[in-house]
Order: sequence, then structure tokens, then C-alpha cells
Amino acid sequence: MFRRMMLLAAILLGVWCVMLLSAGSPPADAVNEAPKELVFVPVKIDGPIHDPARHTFWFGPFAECSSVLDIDGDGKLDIAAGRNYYLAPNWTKHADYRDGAATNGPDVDDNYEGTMDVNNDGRMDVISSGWMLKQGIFWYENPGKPGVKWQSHTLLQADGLEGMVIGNLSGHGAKDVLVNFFAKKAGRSVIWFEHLDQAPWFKEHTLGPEGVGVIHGAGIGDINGDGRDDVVTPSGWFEAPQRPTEQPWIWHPDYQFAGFGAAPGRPGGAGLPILVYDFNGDGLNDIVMGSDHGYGLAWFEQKMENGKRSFVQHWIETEYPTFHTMALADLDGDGKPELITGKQLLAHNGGDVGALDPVFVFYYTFNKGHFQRHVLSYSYLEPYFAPGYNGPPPTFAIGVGMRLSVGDLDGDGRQDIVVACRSGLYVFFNKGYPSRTRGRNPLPDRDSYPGNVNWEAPRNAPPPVKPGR
Ligand SMILES: [Ca+2]
Ligand SMILES: [Ca+2]
Ligand SMILES: [Ca+2]
Ligand SMILES: [Ca+2]
Repeated sequence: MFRRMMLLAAILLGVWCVMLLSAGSPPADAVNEAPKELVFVPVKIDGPIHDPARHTFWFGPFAECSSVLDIDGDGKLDIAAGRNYYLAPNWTKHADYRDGAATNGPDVDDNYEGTMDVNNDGRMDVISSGWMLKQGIFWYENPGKPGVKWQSHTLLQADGLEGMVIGNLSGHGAKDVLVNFFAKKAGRSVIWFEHLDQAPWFKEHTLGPEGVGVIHGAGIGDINGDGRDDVVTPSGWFEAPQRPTEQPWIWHPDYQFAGFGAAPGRPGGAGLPILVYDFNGDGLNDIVMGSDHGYGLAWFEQKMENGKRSFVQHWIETEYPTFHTMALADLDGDGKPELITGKQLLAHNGGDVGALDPVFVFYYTFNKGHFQRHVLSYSYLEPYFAPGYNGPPPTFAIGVGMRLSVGDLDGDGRQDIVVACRSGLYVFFNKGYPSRTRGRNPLPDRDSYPGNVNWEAPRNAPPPVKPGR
């Protein structure tokens, strides 16, 4: 029996290897190869009604964060965005399933959200942060049945919050919560919450000295390759000690991010999260940061020379602003992630630099530190705000908001992209590469249109006789 199982395992492993070798070959991002383009179909799930008389516009207010989780336990991924959730497969809307995320003037009080099973009951819960009416980080307990309000639990009550990053900081599970404050304040340090196996589920830890690393943007990843995830900020990184919940974390001010064109020496905020990955494939993890409210997207190449670590900054983009959030996910199925990001549509209620520049959603393939931009959506904004403009609103002007999500929402094995922004909630359904085959022509035959002239027919040929005339 055991030998038969081993044989089966060997066969399965072989099949898996063949699949890996054949998938996505050649890679879409191979240097000197023509880029291949995945097909994405954007679908609008929900959005604000454009009704200026009632002070709701195509540009909101609307929730700007989304989470992807199986809410009802049917095995299909659903979407939460602010106060509402939408059940697969028809994206049936359930409004006001939780408190928080209240609409306040042009904004929704939800600047970041995420998902994890906080209380280990097998049901995914939602974590969200607010900065106006309900200040702090709260988790909402999935009750496992529809029509029941999700109970709110306070993780942290504080002002100046940008949001959080979920990851493995304790070393014993990926459910710890790194807190991100956008605002410095007396007595404020970078803090994190260790996830516990029982209520109250979280224990607070201080990561660094007062003020150090306290700025808009944060991320989690293993910088020094010792197997323990570290904490990255726009101005340096905290090294995880051997016992992360007991020993002090070590601060390394090895680099400084600022938006493109920012005043020299002036630190700048980054989007949330900051991403850690080996973007040039040299075995050392690098960092990607986008400007939160200025221009530019950059990667910081990690270098090691004679035991000394340094980071070299490379711009990926300098002409695009407001990379407020991003994610890594394997879109093309080659086993390697792509970088997904875009602009926050009309951040700070249109007060940001470049607010009326086109709004965009991009993804990037990368190889050896070369980043190739791919356009998911790109829309002009300025005409819609021209003085006297009174025409129809744009149909699809999509940004990434403040937290985008990725998941296989239609179960076809490909990763889809969910964005919530001021103009609505959208899914970019990933349809894979174009088939390049001619299928059934779905359109009505030419002759079925009234008055169609068969212009291809020879001039001197008699006109075709149409039946019934
Ligand atoms: Ca579901
Ligand atoms: Ca739960
Ligand atoms: Ca580490
Ligand atoms: Ca690297």
C-alpha cells in the first residue's frame, strides 16, 4: 500500500513539474521579449449615484477599501468594502453589515481594511481602520449567518491612523497586525499587535523608540534573509530579533524615500503597504514604495558588499502620482508575482498634487530589475471638471483607492483584482492570454441588416436576389 502511494506521489510530482515548465513560457516579462498582455475585463459591482442636487457625485462619496473573503462559507470568495459586502456569484449587496466606515462629507471613514480569522472559529473576519468619526483599528466578527450585524471589537483607539499591515511578526503565525500612523505625536512609536490563540486575541508591543519610523506607509518582509520577517518604513527598517516578542527590534536607517521632485532631504510618505520581494532575482530582497500623495514609484535594490548592506533607489515611474496602495500577486500563473498598483482617485477630496492627472490602474511584470508597465485602466479626469461642464459622468474612471485586493473571484484559477475607489467598486476579471484562435462569429449575418449592399460582389454581376422581395 505504502509503495503504491509513493508511486502515485511520484507521478503527481512529475505532472506538477511538467505543468510548471509549460506554464507561461516564455515569461511575459523576459528582457528583449515582446510583452504579452493578459486580458482583464472590468466589471462595476456598485458605485455612487451621480446626483449633484443631493451632493452625491460619480466621484463619491464611496468606500475606498476592499477585502476579499468567503463571508458565507460557501467556498466562493466574496467582497467587503466599507460598510457593505457583496456575495458571490451575483455580488448581492448586503448594506450596513457593520458599523464604522461612516460617510462623512466627501469621504468614507475607512482608510484601510483587511481580513483574517481573528477568533479562530473558521470564519474570516474583517479588520478596518478609521481616522475621523471612529478613530482606531477595529475587527468585526463574522457571525456566520446573514442579516446579523457583525460585532465590533476595538483593537486600538487612536488618532492619526493610516491603517495596518497583516503578517508574521511574532514568528508563530501570519495574523499579527503592524499599525501604521501617518501622524507623529509625543510618546508615539511604531507598535504592533501579536495575535494570540485566545481572547482578547491580541497583545500590543512597541517596536521602536518614539517617533522612529512613524510616517505614512509601512510593510512586512524579510530584509536580511534570516527567515524572520522585518518591518519596513519609508525611512529605514526594523530588524526582527531572534525572539521578536521579547527582544528589542534593531533600527537601520539605510535609505530614505521621498516622492519624485520632492524637496531634497525632506522625507516623504509611502503608500500602504510597502512591498518586500527580490525584484531583480539576485537572492537579496528589495523594496517597492510608491508616493502616497506625491509623484513616483520606486524600487530600492538591496546590495551587500563586504558584509555591508546598502540600498540603491531606482525610479519605476516619475510621471504618475498617488500610489496609495499596492499588492503582489501572480496574475499570469507563472509562479512569480506581478506588482499591482494605481492612483487613488481624487485623494484628499481633490486637494492632492496631480489630482486631475489621469486616473489609472497598472500592473507591472518585472525581470532582473526591469519593470514593464501594463495598463488595466486609464481615464482622463480634467474634461469632467472643466468650468461649465454639465455633460454625463465618465462610465469607468477607476483608481485603486486605499486598499486593493486580489483573489480568484470566479473560480477559473486566475487571480482577479478588486478595487474600491470614489467612483465605485470594480473587479478586473482575469481572462488569461488571448486565445489567438478564430471562434464562432457571434454577430448577426451582414445580410440580416436592412439595406445591406454586398459591395464585394463584382460590379457587372446582377444584384443578388433577396428572398421574399
Ligand atoms: Ca462566499
Ligand atoms: Ca472568525
Ligand atoms: Ca529578517
Ligand atoms: Ca534583489
